[in-house]
Amino acid sequence: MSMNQEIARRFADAAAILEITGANAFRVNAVTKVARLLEEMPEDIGAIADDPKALARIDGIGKSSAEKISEYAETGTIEDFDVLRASIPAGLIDVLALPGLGPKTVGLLWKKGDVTDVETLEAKIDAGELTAIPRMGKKTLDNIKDAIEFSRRSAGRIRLGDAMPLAERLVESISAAEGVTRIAYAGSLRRGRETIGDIDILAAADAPESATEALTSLPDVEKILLSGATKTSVRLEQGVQVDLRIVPESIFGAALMYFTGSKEHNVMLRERAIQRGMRLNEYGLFEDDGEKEPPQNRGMRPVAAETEQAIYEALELKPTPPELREEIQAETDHVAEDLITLESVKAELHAHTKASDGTMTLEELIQQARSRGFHTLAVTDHSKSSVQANGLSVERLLEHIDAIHDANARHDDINVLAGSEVDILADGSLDYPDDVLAKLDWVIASPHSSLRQDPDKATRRLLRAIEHPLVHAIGHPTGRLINEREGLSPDMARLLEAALEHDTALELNANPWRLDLRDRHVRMAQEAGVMVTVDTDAHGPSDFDLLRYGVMTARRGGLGSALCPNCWTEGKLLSWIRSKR
Ligand code: DGT
Ligand code: CA
Ligand code: CA
Ligand code: ZN
Repeated sequence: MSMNQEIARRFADAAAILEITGANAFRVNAVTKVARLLEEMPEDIGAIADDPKALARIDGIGKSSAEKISEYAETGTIEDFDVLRASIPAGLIDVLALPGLGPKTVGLLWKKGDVTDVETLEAKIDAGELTAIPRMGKKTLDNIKDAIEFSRRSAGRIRLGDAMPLAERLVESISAAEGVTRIAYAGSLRRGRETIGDIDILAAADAPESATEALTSLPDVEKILLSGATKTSVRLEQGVQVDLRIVPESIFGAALMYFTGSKEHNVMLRERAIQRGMRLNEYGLFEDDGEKEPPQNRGMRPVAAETEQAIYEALELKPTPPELREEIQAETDHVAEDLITLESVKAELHAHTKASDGTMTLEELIQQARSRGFHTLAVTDHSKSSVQANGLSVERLLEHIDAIHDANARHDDINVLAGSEVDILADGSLDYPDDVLAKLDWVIASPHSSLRQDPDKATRRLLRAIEHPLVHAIGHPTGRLINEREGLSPDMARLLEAALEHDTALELNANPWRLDLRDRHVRMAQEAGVMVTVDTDAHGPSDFDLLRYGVMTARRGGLGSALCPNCWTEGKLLSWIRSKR
């Protein structure tokens, strides 16, 4: 967050608290105005923050606000606002955060109903104690109760793999509406974050009503939160909010860029525009003529607006892939030229059959891999200690290896490798003896148990597996499950160092529950020159479709195909694999 936004947030919070306490409207308005001013101001307030006189010369900032801004720049806090915050029960801030509850209502609930936090609010609604308060009819109270339940259910962000199919279904329904000419999902979903706060959809439409109607009439819609000409918000029964924005087609690119974010990326682009004498907002990139009034309100024609690409070019930037729009820096020089794509993946190196806990026969698995155009497939069923996953005893494994080699001989258009996903036991030893591992073409070693180990032990455990000469890759190295299980927290820098030395890859497991390695670990690997395999860990045929989540995460980490064995040619891949035998 820039200094402008940080301070704007402080002023906006203060305005809300003032309103809760029932301060007079002039005072509330004055503070709100400063917040808005700071939010929209193109110049960096930090540059003059130590000079209250210069601050007070800005239109709309009075003497006392100027002092507060200086105080924040100097100390990181604003004492008056801290005092203000302490004047209301701390729990009221959570009440204010409930969807649909504004400061006026919160003030009323507190003063007339003795509500001090979400818990007392809920208890009092249940006990029927709030009905006597003005404007608190049964319907309003039911809505509040509803909001409490929703915020509880959706406190966690939803997984990328749950949000994406949902968003694609919505996009398809809305695109069928009359007059819709362009449509896309934006926000964190387009950037491929592992979890999604809400789903943002952007449409260009001649007749906004039919697009809006296409969303609000869907059976999944549990509640319409807001319905306007250009913005509609609904809550789905899947526990996620959807924001639909409708814009003219001529500015679709500018709006898509803005609503894709991230906020930090937007700030960086806006600053770059300012440096070039231009102004950038969700309506387009405009020449800056020094007028205060936003250019789009004065009928100015944008320099660029229709496509994202045109805007990046006008800012003298290479277009930044959405997955890389997280960082403050958008200078794309550091984006790998060979950033991986879904199409560049030519091998699946982690897949299960009925021999352990998969649902496919060996032949079905091979057909899936062939249908995706892969040149190589490694069959990697579980090892003996994974009892719950029907892991293979040494005897069963040896039979399985023969069966896989036979199958490979039957198919001359794909290399089918006899592999194993062998457990890394708690002490770092592997679940099969070396002479058995040596019979396998390909070995992934994965942690499946003892996932609450302390970081030191976890590091030593994984190091042992990385250093093992017969191991090609470490499967889902931390064992985390998104929103469910933290997993191991090894010293990633040390693992990468060892992986580089021993020519071992770390896996990015594409299953959207895992996405392990995480995006930031992939970035560390790319920077360290360590190989990262991207595999689906398929247990059934449709799991091959999960590859996209792995690829998005890999791109967020800047992974280039030179370090991703799944993207290599058959010759290069097999020669690395054989080098470990
Ligand atoms: P989420 O939904 O929490 O997973 O994350 P986002 O990135 O989807 O955020 P969201 O839904 O609040 O807003 C979508 C995009 O809209 C965001 O990535 C950037 C843009 N945006 C929203 N509010 C602001 C803002 O106050 N300032 C700027 N510069 N951009 C904003
Ligand atoms: Ca969002
Ligand atoms: Ca949103
Ligand atoms: Zn596994």
